[in-house]
Amino acid sequence: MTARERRTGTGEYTFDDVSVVMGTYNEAEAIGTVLSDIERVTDGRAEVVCVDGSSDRTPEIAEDHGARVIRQEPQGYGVAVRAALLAADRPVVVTTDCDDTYPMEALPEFLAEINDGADVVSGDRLSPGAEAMPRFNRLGNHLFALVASGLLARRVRDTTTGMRAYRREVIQDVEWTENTGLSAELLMRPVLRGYDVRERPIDYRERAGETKLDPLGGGAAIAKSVLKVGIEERLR
Ligand SMILES: Nc1nc2c(ncn2[C@@H]2O[C@H](COP(=O)(O)OP(=O)(O)O)[C@@H](O)[C@H]2O)c(=O)[nH]1
Ligand SMILES: [Mg+2]
Repeated sequence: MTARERRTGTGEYTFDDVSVVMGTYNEAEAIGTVLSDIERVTDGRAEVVCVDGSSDRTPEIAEDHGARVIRQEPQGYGVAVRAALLAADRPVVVTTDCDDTYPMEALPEFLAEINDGADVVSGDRLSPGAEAMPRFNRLGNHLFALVASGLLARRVRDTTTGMRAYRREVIQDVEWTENTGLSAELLMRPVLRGYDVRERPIDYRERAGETKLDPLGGGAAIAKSVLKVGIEERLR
């Protein structure tokens, strides 16, 4: 019997087994709301890890909410999120953005899917419509999903979502190489390695504060990652 089975009596993970991780870069306007939502939904039981590159009060606000804050120079989305994923030490790791776009209310459903046997649960913003997403980003995301679906030989809907739950083994067993394209990589490599990857629709809200991603340059970097990762995994 594992420690988890002894603790819960059922073998199921609870929020005591969950780390919620995020990159945070000048999100003082939004981070308090995001962290309060996580506290409320998980009864204050999930661990929160922020990898922070801010010059505003974001890290102080995070620490006031009890988050573990790791400071590093801003080097892009993927560098921060990978560091946060690897710093988490609980068996279930959830990523989110700290711009208040993702519904923390979906955390219980994500955990339930993991307990049902999923290795990765991916929040799909596009199937519900994603009206809050800028039109250009929405179009780009549909295109990334189409190309990724071809490479994966399986229909995927949202390759660039920031909200997912992972079994920690998945994070540890794969070498992650992408920066802006990390989110697509975190979906594609597990699919092509035979992990149980499930997309679940989530509502996506309008961002508080300014985007840290340049739509054109970022879009090109993501397209490159989708192709590179798809081809690399196919040749493995
Ligand atoms: N630490 C750190 N966080 C970053 C960096 N770039 C983006 N982020 C964070 O990563 C998340 C995603 O960025 P965001 O601007 O929301 O991208 P969008 O969702 O495509 O608009 C947000 O929580 C950002 O604060 C960075 O260079 N360093
Ligand atoms: Mg965002």
